[in-house]
Amino acid sequence: MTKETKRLLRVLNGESVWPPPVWLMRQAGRFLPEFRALREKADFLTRCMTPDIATEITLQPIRRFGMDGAILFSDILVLPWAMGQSLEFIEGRGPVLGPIRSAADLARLDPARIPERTAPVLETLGRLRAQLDGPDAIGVAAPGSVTQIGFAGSPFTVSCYMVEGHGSREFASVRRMSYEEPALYDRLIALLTETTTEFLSAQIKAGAEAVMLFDSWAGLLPPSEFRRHVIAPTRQITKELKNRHPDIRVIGFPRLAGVMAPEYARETGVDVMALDTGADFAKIAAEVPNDLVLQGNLDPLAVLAGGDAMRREVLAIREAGRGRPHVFNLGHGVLPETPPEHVGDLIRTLRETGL
Ligand code: 1CP
Repeated sequence: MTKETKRLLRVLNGESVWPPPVWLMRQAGRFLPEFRALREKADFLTRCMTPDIATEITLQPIRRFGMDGAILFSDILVLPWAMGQSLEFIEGRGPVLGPIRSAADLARLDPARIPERTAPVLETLGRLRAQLDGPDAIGVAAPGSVTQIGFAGSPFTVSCYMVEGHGSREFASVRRMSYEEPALYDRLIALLTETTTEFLSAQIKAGAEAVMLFDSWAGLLPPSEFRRHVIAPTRQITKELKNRHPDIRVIGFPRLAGVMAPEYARETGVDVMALDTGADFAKIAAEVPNDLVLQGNLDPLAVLAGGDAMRREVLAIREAGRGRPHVFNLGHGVLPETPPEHVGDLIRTLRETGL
C-alpha cells in the first residue's frame, strides 16, 4: 500500500487505479460561464498575473466537476513575455508577439527578468496548493485529494510563436529559420531549454506536484528535426528537473507526433506521455513500456457533441487503459463552445464502474 492519497499522483507514480483519475486540458477557462464573467474584469495577461484571479479560475472547474488535477491558469507565452518579448492577446485573433527574426532580436531578450515577472505565477501556485491541501479546501474537494499541475510550453512550440509572431497552421518561418540559420535557431532553442527548466523548477518549489510540457506543434517536424528540437530539449529539461527534484513527475505532450511517439516516450525520460486525439491508444499502449503512464485522449469534439456518442468513447478509452497507469484526459483542449453539462456527464460516466 502506498501512502499517497491523491489518485492522480498515484497514477503519475506508476500505479494503475480504477476508474482512472481525470483532468482536462484547458479545463480552466473559456467554456465556463463563471470564467467568462471574470473576463469582463481584466485582460488575459492581467488575469494570469493576478494571483486572486488566477487562483479563482484554476479552482472553478474543480468546484464544479471535481477533477483530480488542477492545472494552473496561465499560458505558455508567459515565458517569452517575461523575457521582454511584446505580447498581446487579441480577442478573436489570439496571441500577437513582436517576432524574433534576427540575432539582434534575440539579444534583446533578457532572461534575468524572468524571476521578477513570473513571481505572481509562483504566488498563485503557492496559494492553490495551500487551498487544495488545507482545511479551506471545503467547497472545492476533499482536502488533500487534488493534484496541482504546473506547466510550460516546450522549447519548440514556444519558439513557433516567438518567431512567427502569432498562431499559424504551418509555422513556416520557424521551420525555415532552423534550416537557413541553424546557429541562430539553436541559440533560441538553447535559451528556451534553459529558461523553461528554471521556470518549471521554480513552479515545483512553489507547489506544483507534477509539470506538463505542451508541445502542441511537435507534429510539424520531420524525424531529423523532431529529434533535434523536440526530443533533445525535452530530455534535457526532464533530466535536470529530476536531478533537482527527484520525485517530480513530468508529463510530455508531443501533439501529432504520430510514428515518432514511441521514440519520444523512450528517449525523453518523461514519466507520462499525453496522447493527442488521433493517437490509437491501444496500439501505442502495446508499443511503449508498461510502466509508462499514458494520458488521454478523448476527442474534444465528442465532448462538444455529448450524449451517447461521447459516453461510448469515454468507456472505450477507459477500457483501453485498463490494467495500466492511465490518466483520463482529452486529446487536445476543451473547445470554448462545449456545454458545461457535457463535461459533468463525461466525469460521471468515467467514474461509473457498474457498467
Ligand atoms: O480569454 C481568452 O480568450 C484567452 C484564451 C486563452 C486561455 C484560456 C489563452 C490564449 N490561453 C489560455 C489558457 C491556457 N493556455 C492554459 C491554462 C490552463 C488550462 O486550462 O489548461 C494552458 C495550459 C494553455 C496552453 C497553451 N497556450 C498552448 C498549449 C496547449 C494547446 O492548446 O495546444 C498553446 C499553443 C497556447 C497559445 C495560446 N494562448 C491562447 C491562445 C488562444 C493560444 C493558441 C493560439 C493559436 O495557436 O492560435
